[in-house]
This record gives sequence, structure tokens and C-alpha cells, in this order.
Amino acid sequence: MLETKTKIKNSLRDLAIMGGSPLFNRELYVGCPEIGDRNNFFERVNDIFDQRKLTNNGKYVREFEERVTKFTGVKHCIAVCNGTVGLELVIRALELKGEVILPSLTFIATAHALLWSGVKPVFCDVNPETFCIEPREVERMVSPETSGIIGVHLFGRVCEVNKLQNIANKHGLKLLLDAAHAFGSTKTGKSVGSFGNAEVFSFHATKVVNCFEGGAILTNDDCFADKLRVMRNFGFKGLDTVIALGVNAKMSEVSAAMGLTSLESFEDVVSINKGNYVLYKKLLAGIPGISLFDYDLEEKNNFQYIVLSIDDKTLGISRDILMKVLRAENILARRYFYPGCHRMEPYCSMFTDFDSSLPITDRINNQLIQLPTGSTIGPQDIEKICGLISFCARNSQAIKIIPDSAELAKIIK
Ligand code: T4K
Repeated sequence: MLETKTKIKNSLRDLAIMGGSPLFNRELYVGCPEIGDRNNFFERVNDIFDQRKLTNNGKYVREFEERVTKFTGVKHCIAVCNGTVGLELVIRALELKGEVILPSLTFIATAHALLWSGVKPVFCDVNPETFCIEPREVERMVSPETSGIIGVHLFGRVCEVNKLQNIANKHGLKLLLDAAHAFGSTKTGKSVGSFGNAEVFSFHATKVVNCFEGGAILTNDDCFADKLRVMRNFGFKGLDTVIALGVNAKMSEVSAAMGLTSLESFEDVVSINKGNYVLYKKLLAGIPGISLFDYDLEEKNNFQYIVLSIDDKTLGISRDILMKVLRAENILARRYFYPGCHRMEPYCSMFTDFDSSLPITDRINNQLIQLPTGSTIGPQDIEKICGLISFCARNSQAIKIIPDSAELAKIIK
């Protein structure tokens, strides 16, 4: 076990959860927004005010779309107000119906977008190594009611797009990819955005590229892109002609201004995230029961998530106790995507058949924890966080009874 230079805690009594002072006097977030060069942003906002063109396919939205197509090499980018609405638009535009197979190990928006559109989500288990939807399971679950598959590039690692495409081709299904976490990632050198019928990015404030709230649909299909553009704007084609059912899914100019500013700092942010990932990996190596989620270094990644997998038997304490200890120290770790969509409403009441059918998802959901990263987290912060985790590992026998703090207080007197 590699020790950090910083002395973290002298004794169990120094843990914040036991009444000691927190390791940090500020809160450290998973998903703290990246701002970029605020002068560039303000310049754009001033221009927006000067022009008095605040929304409805203005020049900054068009420029943002152009930059995203250039960056990804995909023909069309349709900017939208957020990733969830982007998914809903694609689900309608692809005319998905009946059932769609998707992983339960994802943010709830992936499932909600389907049910909101009147399509039944059919939850599928994931691969234990990649945490992404398992193509063999997808194949097994295809039924006469299935109209499509949604793959999710969880934590930025690209799912098995080629295998999923083969299954989709074989059964005449549509393939949609939820790329909310994967801006900048590649699979066999090909950029995310170019797979399936369409891919959807999220540019929420917490993402590696942020528009405050925003998203984008990417596709190489010209007709499909036209259809999406019409649907995004109430179904209008021209000034006063409506040709289809549509919605208001437009991105505003100020969001696009933020997106452009964010794109300008994207490479710097990725480089900081990568440095943080490498340091976490070095400092956590050798702590028994803790493994850091690996990025495929042969591919491009945005390194946006630091994901630990906790083997509670080996570490000696559970993921949830570790999380309590960290959060008391102002390290606001998360446990995305616990407990899994199939265990949340309305799905757990509607579809009880998934209760015991997703063993890998259930196991992983009790093991994962995400740690803070990004430009607000420096090497010294990471040293302290890893030092604390190492301290917990060494004192696991006492810490594991933290839910019973009175008992713990007796032990450490
Ligand atoms: N598909 C997938 C796989 C997704 O992960 C998401 C969204 C979507 C689809 C849908 O895309 P959008 O419709 O959101 O564009 C957050 C985000 O709201 C959500 O965008 C994201 N995934 C999900 C993974 O995380 P919460 O409920 O955890 O957010 P919240 O508010 O707790 O923020 C996370 C952390 O960031 C907090 O610890 C505080 C910090 N934070 C947050 C905001 C908004 C800040 O420091 N400043 C801020 O302005 O869902």
C-alpha cells in the first residue's frame, strides 16, 4: 500500500463522523461545473444582448452545432435544451413502440424518456467488467414486442456498439445510444456520436462540456436530422407551416454561448481529469478491496468520473459506510446509479419481474462509489482523500460498526 506524505488522522476519534474536524473546510463535489474562460462567455452574452436574439436557432446555437460536428466528425448535430428531452425526441422520431431493451444501471432519465413516450423499458443486465449493457443478454431478451435497444456509455466508457448494431440488424431493431457521459470518447478510434441510428449527449452543468442545461442529438442520417429539427421546434417547417407533431426542445443562445466557451477549455479539462485519474490510481493501488474503474488507454476518454468498486469483505467495510465517512469529511462522494432503475418508481411497482433478474446490476450497485475530480480538485486534495481511504482500510474492524456510533465510541475510548 502506497502511503501519502500527508498525515490524515491520528486516531479514530479524529474522524469527522466521530466528532473530529472535517478533513476539508470546503465541500468537494462529484460534478462540480467547469467554467472555462468567463471573459469569452461574457463577450458572447453581451453580443447576444446587443443583437437581441436570445433563442430560436440563433447564431451561437448554429456555431455550437457546427463545432460539435467538426469535433466528432458526425454529419449532423441537433442542439436541444437537455439530454432527457434529446432522448425523448429520438424515441419519437424513431417511432419506437412496444418494448425497448436498455440497462437498468443508468441514470433514471434513460428509462423515464421511454416510459414518458409510452414505450415499455425492458431492463437488461450489464457486463461485470465494463458496467455496460451485455449484448448476449440483449439477444436473449429480444421479443416480438421489441422495437429498439438503448446502449449507455456508462461513465464515458463506450458500450459494445458493434455487437449491439449486429443484434439490431438481425432483428430489425433501432439502436439509440445514450452518450450523456461520453463526449470526446472513441471506440476503435471512431468518435462517439457516430454509432447507431443516433446518439444523445448531455451538456448539463455537471458534464465535461456544459451549457448550464443542454444536450445534442448526433446522427449521420440526413432525413432523420431534418425530421428532428422540425420536431424540436413544434413541428414548424417555415414561418407558419406545421408539418408534424413537435415540441419545444430548443437550446437557448446563452446555453450555446456557455457550450462554446466550455468546448474551448475541453482539452485542458480532460488533461486535468486524466492527471487526477492517474494520481488516484497510483495512491489507491494496493488498498485491499478497492479497485479503480479503468479507462481504455488505447481510446480517447474524458476521464470525467473516478469510480471505485468496493469489495466489502476484503476491505472490511461496506461501500455505504465508507461513503458516510467520506461525506462527513466534506468529500461529497456519490453512489451513481444506486439502486438501479428497476428498483425505483414507477418501475419497481410496474414490473416486478425484474426484481431478481439483474444480479450483476444489483451487485455492482452496492459496490460503486464516485469521488470528486475536475479542475477544483488538486493533487494535495487527492493525496488527502486517498490517505483517508487508506486510514479507513487499516481501521476497518472498528469503522465497520459506525452505524452504531455509540458502540464505536466505547471501543475507541
Ligand atoms: N442519461 C444519462 C446516463 C445521464 O447520466 C443523464 C444525466 C441523462 C441521460 C440526462 O441528461 P440531462 O437531461 O441531465 O441533460 C446529475 C445531473 O443532473 C444529470 O445531468 C446527470 N445525468 C446525473 C448523472 O447527475 P444529480 O441529481 O446527481 O445532480 P446534482 O444536482 O446532485 O449535481 C451533482 C453534483 O454536482 C452535486 O454534488 C453538486 C454539484 N453541482 C451541481 C450543479 C448542478 C455543482 O457544484 N454546481 C451545479 O450547478 O444529477
